[in-house]
Amino acid sequence: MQQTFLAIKPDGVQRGLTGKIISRLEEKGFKLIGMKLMKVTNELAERHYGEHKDKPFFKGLVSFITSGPIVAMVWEGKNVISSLRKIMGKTNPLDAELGTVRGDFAVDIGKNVVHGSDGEESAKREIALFFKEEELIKWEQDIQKWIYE
Ligand code: IDP
Ligand code: MG
Repeated sequence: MQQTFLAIKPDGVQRGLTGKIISRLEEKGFKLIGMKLMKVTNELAERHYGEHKDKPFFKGLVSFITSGPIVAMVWEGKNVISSLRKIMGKTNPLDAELGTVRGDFAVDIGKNVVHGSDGEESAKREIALFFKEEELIKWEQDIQKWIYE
């Protein structure tokens, strides 16, 4: 089973969207194995968004992600990395389909509510950046036999 890192960004937490977004992932059939409400430090933000450090929006992105609490999560499931990217929708909410989180809940690219890892390598890197091994819970979800064939 794959694992991925998902975060509700400060705008999503401030707007009270945390529960709705978690519900979508639970209803889809994925398993939550780690979760915490946290303030992101500058250092963590700069490491997390390291791939964007030369982009013009980098400074604003770091100051935004550190501006209030986020909800950091790890989700597990079959093809969960690409599936969550689909559920999130395109980076720019204008291009995100209705029915996706960004398509339904966001307007501007800089306030697009959620972050999700974009591949296996970034998922591993981001999970390790935000969670200690012991913060990830191994548990059996009884309904999985009704989700997976
Ligand atoms: P992603 O979040 O869909 O993976 P990335 O390209 O990795 O998108 O960009 C990270 C975040 O940086 C985006 O979610 C968005 O909030 C912000 N961002 C990306 N491009 C721009 C831009 O052109 N202007 C302002 N913010 C941007
Ligand atoms: Mg990205």
